[in-house]
Amino acid sequence: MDREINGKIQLKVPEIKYTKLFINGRFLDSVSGKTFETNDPRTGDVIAAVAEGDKEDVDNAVKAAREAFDHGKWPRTSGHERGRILMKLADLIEQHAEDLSMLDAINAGKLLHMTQAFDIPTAAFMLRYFAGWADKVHGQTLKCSGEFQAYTLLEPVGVVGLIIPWNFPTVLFVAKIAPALAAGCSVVVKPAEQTPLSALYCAQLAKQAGVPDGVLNVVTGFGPTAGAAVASHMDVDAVSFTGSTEIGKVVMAAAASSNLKQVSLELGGKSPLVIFADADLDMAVQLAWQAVFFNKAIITHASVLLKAEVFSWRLESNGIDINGSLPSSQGEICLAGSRVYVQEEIYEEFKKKTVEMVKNWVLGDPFDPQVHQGPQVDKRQFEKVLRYIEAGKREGATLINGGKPVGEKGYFIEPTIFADVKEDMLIAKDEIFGPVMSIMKFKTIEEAIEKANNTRYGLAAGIVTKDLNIANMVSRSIRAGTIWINCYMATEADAPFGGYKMSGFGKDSGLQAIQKYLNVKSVITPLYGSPW
Ligand code: TXE
Repeated sequence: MDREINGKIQLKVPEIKYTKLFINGRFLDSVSGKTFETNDPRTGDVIAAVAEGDKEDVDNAVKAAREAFDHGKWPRTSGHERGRILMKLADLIEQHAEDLSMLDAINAGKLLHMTQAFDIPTAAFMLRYFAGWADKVHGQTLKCSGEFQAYTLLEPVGVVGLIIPWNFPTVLFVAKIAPALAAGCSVVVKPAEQTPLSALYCAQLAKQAGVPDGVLNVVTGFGPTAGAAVASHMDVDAVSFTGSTEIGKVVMAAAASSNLKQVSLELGGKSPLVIFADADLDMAVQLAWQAVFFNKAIITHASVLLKAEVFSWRLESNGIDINGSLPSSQGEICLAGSRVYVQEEIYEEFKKKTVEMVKNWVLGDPFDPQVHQGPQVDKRQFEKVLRYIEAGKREGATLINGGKPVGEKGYFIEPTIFADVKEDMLIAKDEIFGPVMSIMKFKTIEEAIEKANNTRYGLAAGIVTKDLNIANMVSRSIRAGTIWINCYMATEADAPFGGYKMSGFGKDSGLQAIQKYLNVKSVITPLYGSPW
C-alpha cells in the first residue's frame, strides 16, 4: 500500500506479516485459535487480526523460556557473545527502521516523523547500550574477617515476564528485553493489546540476530488473561511491568500470591513543572509545552542518535529540522509534566504566551509531516481524556484553549489548556494521559516544593530557573525519580529511569536496569584450609 502526502513522499505501509504468537522461535496460532482485531487510531479501522494468547499459551511460552534458561546456551555463553547478538539485533532494527516506524505510527497513532526520528533510533541505541553492559557485570571480592574469604557472583534471575503498554511500542519492547537478555535471562513478553505488531516484528529480527529459540517469546493478548497469567505464573522468576498504577497493584498482588517473583513497576505519573519568576519566559513556555507534548529536547537528543542517518534524509526532504522543534505525542507519556506551577509575578504573561504558541498547532494524520498531533490511541483513552476535560470545566478551572474532540472519525482531541487549577481538582490529581495542561500559581519556593510534592506519584519533575540555589534546593526536595533542570524529557540510556511513591519502583535504564535481572550470590571459602 503506497501513500502520498502533500505530494512529498511515498509512504509504504508494510505488509502485516507477523500476527501470531512467537514461542520457542516459531510463529504459532493460539491454543484456542482465537484472534483479536488491532486498529488504526486515525480511523478506528481494523489493521489485522492477531492471535489471542491466554493462560495455556503463556504456559507454553514459559515452558520454552524455562528450558532455554535451565538447559540452553544463552545464560551459559559469555557476556561478550550475548552483547554481540544484541548489537546485531540493533543493526537489524535500524535496517528495518522503515517498517517498524510505520507499524508504530499506524498501530499507535504516533506521528510518523516521531517514530522515525525518535522511537526506532532510540530502540537501536538502547540495545547497543545494554549490549555494552553484557560482558561488564561482575561481582566483588570481599575482604571478610579472619579465616574466610568471599566473593559475589551475579547470576541471571531466570525467566522474566515483561508486560508493556502501547505508548512506545518498539522502544518499550526493546527497553524491557535488552537488559534482561544482556543479563542472561530468558523472557516472555506480553505487549499491549492495542499495539502488538512491532513486538512480533522485532521477535523475528531477534531470531535472525541469533537469539536462541525459547530465549525470547511474545504472547499477544489481553491483560486480564495473558497478562495475568504471566504475573501469576509459578515458573516466572521476575516480572517487570509498565502501565497504570491500578494494574501495577494487580501485578504485584499476583506476584505475591503466586511464587513471590521479583517485581519492578514503572507506573503512571502526574509530574510537576515548576517555573520560577526569574526564568527566561519564552524558554519556560516552550518547556511547558514540551513537558506535555514531548518535543524539542528529546528530538535534539534523538538527532544525535540519528548519526546513522537512517531517516535524516527523509525528515530533511520534508522540511523538518531534526535539531529543531518537532512535536510528537498526544500527551500519552508517563513522564508528562502535566501540572505546571508558575510563580505569580509571571503567571498572566505565561498564560498569554502559552495560548499564543498553540495557535499554529495542527491536528491530523500522523503520516503527514506537517501535522503536530495525531489521535489518542483508542476509543477508551479518547473517552477517558474527554471525561477529565469535562471534570476540569465542572470543577471550575478556566479553560483557555481547546477542550473538544475533533472530526467525526478517529480519536482526535484539541490541545487543551486549563488555568487557575486548584490542587484538589481531578485534573490536578489524576494522570490524564492526553493533551491536557493544567496551570497553577505559587508564591514562594516553599509553597512550590509543597505543591510539587502534593501528589501520590513521583515519576519526574522539572524546574525552570536561572538561580542555582533554587535549582539545587528544589531538585533535592522533590520526591521523584528524575528531575530536569531547565530542560524536560531529556532521557538518556545511562540515566536510571523509574519512579518514587506510586509511580513504582525499579529502574528501566542505566546500570540499575540490568542489575534488577541479576541475583547476587555470595561464595565463601576458608582461606587456610577447612577449620572443621
Ligand atoms: O494500561 P494498563 P492501559 C496509564 C495511563 C493510561 C492508563 C490506562 O494513565 O490512561 O494507564 O492505560 C496489561 N494483569 N498508563 O489500560 O491496563 C495490558 O494488557 C497483567 C501509564 O493501557 O495498565 C498492557 O499490556 N497485565 C503507562 C499493560 O498491562 C495486565 C503506559 C498496560 O495496561 C492486566 C500506559 C492484568 N490484570 C498506560 N491488565 C506508563 N507508565 O507509561 C492489563 N494488563
